[in-house]
Amino acid sequence: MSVWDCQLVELPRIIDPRGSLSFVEGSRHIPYDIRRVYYLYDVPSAVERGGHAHRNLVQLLIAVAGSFDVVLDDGDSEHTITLNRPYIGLLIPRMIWRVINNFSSGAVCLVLASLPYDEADYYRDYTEFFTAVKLEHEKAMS
Ligand code: T46
Repeated sequence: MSVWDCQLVELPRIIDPRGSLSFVEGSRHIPYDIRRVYYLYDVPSAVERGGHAHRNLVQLLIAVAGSFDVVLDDGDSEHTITLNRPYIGLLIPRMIWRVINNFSSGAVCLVLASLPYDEADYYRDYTEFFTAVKLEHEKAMS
């Protein structure tokens, strides 16, 4: 996986005088069924979340309120994306290291995950992640 496989997904928007509504349907707007929903909120602006990668999990991150940056790293390249629209999601495939920082006041990061929570799915050590990525690349090349 490369940071360039991370995609911005524009979600439907129903705009009317009462306000706006967006929605996400699993296997329609995103390429998986949604197995878990969680959200980050009340995050102090100086704090970083994430700092890990997933062996199998795929996720869509949405700034449903406020803004934050997502720093993506595939072990080779790094790319930062700012999320600041409630109708734009960032699809992060497996094996991408992510750090989420620069949270604005009142920011809420909604996450639609492809799998239930499983601590065994995490790489929380960068060196371990980096070694695994290099191994996968070597296998793919042979
Ligand atoms: C990610 C970013 C965006 C659970 O018990 N269930 C859950 O579904 C989650 C996500 C976490 N937890 C527990 C595990 C830890 O004891 O909540 C605690 C904090 O989790 P973590 O340090 O992983 O939180 P973040 O904000 O650093 O990372 C989370 C997700 O884990 C991660 O997949 O991409 O949000």
